[in-house]
Amino acid sequence: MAAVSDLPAPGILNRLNCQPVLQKRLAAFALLFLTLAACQPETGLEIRDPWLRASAPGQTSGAGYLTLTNHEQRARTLIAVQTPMAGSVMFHESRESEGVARMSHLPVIEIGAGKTVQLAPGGKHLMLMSLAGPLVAGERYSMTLIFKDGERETLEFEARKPH
Ligand SMILES: [Cu+2]
Repeated sequence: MAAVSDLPAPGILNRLNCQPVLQKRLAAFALLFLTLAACQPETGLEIRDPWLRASAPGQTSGAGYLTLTNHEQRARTLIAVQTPMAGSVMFHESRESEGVARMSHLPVIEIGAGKTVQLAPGGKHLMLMSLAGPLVAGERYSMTLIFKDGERETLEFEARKPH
């Protein structure tokens, strides 16, 4: 028969009971942090595959493409792009109407919360006006994306021959 002194005191019993709960909470916290860490590349604005169309001889304008994925809860608006390679950069959208390809000017590129906007040949693109020189295949060119909220993102666009 166990003596009374062998039984844990009520306070200790409580603490023993609490421990697994606390550990579970800590585990949950650790899991949360791990999840956040694992999600890190998936937060903010994800920019994939930035590239420029390599210039054909004599071309004075160029086109740039990229894919923007907004992992945020708010819309992001690309308002301007700057590069030493061009006098100015405009947002254009190519459309075919009655068999004729036309480009229309877009004031901004908006990326809604959770949305992906793809700038690709035949659709939306960056139009580089007054090129400082030809865009050479294999070369990388620095371009700065400027957003409505004041954020700037400078990244390298590789010039490629479209296939
Ligand atoms: Cu254009």
